[in-house]
Order: sequence, then structure tokens, then C-alpha cells
Amino acid sequence: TFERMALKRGLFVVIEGADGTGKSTQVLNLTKRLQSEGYPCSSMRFPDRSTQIGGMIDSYLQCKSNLSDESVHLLFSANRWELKNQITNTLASGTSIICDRYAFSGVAYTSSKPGFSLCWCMGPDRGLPKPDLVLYLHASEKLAQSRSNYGTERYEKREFQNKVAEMFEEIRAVDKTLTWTDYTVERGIDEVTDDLFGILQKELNSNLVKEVGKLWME
Ligand code: DGP
Ligand code: NA
Ligand code: NA
Repeated sequence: TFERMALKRGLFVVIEGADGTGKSTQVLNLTKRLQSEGYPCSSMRFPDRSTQIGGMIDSYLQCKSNLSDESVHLLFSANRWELKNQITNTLASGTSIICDRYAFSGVAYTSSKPGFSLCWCMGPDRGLPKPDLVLYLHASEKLAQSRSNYGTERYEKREFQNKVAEMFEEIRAVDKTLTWTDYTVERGIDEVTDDLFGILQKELNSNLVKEVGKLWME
């Protein structure tokens, strides 16, 4: 009924993983798949390079500018905070969000640099909208090997990416209240989308009447 529909908010899904696991493709495909199955859905991605803060991040990632590790960490976080209202309003309107990276990347990437504690890294993102589900994509051995060169952006180096993967494991262990689902990418793009959609379907059909939580505040 209408009343029941009106109560139901969107589902907030974050897709995380190291570089080269196919997150961006899956975010777009999953969004289209949800829409075609009748679930209102939109996609987001972080960093969102289209804002002023995002422009500074973009220039940093392309090594066109240098910023201290602390200040760039805060810019990535500010980029999430500047889109907080968009996230909460979208969910409240009943539209689900599939989001390419979030605060978990924020903590994983900075804490992979020497001298950064998890606690310091988590600070700025505390209180952001809490995802209902984190889908964590692992690269299979085969996929990892096919990525002999990652590209030219700042963090796209094998050794650093291995450290990032380690840090993701530490971050998830900190917060047991998060729903965190692992998925190893070792099939074709469409099969992966099918599998991920299957994981989401149960959650999409539940009646989400509870408010969106606050990340790392419990
Ligand atoms: P992408 O557009 O998903 O390829 O992300 C760009 C790069 O920025 C990628 O290497 C991951 C990294 N990254 C994403 N979010 C954050 C963050 O919040 N903090 C830091 N330090 N790096 C991030
Ligand atoms: Na990248
Ligand atoms: Na990507």
C-alpha cells in the first residue's frame, strides 16, 4: 500500500576494494539492474571529482599537485561530508544508493601510509551516514596477475595496494555492527553483477523503516 511504500527508505550500499577489482563497472551495472527490476536506485562515487574539493583531490591523485598526507585525508573526508545531505535525502525519498568507495577507502588508503593510526584516520568520517551493507570485492589471483601495471595515478602501485588490502581487513574488524560481505571477482562482468544483485535482493525486500545509522558512533 501507499503508506507502506512511503515508510520505506532506500538501501545504502557501498562497494569497496583495492584498485582494479572492477568496482566502478559493478556500481554502474548494479544500479541499472536494480532500476530495471523496479527498485528506485542511483549511484554515487567517492572521491566525487566534480566539486571544488573534488577538483583538488583529482589534481593530487594525478600528481599535478602535492598536499600533505594529513590535509589530503581531510579533503577526502570533506568530499564525503559535502554530499551527506544528498545521501540522506536520496535515501529518505525511497531511492537506494550504490556507492563506489566511501569512508573505508578513506581509512584504508591513509592508514597504509607510514605513521597513521586507524583511530586518527577514522576521526573525520565519524557520524557520516552508515551503509546498510558493504560489499567488499577481492581480486582473485588471476585478476591480480592480469593487472601488471595499474595505471599512473598516485596510489596505483602493487606494494601499496597490498597494504591497502591489509588495512581493509583491520577496518572491518573494528566495527562489528557493520554488515560486510566479501566477494571474490573471478567470473565475467555479468556473472559478477548477477551474484551481487542476488546478495542485495534480500536486503532490498526487507522493510527498512529504521533511520539511517551514523558511522563509527556506537
Ligand atoms: P577511484 O576513482 O575509485 O579510482 O579512486 C581514486 C584513488 O583514490 C584510488 O587510488 C583510491 C583513492 N582513494 C579513494 N578514496 C580515498 C580516501 O578517502 N582517501 C585516500 N587517501 N585515498 C582515497
Ligand atoms: Na583508481
Ligand atoms: Na574505480
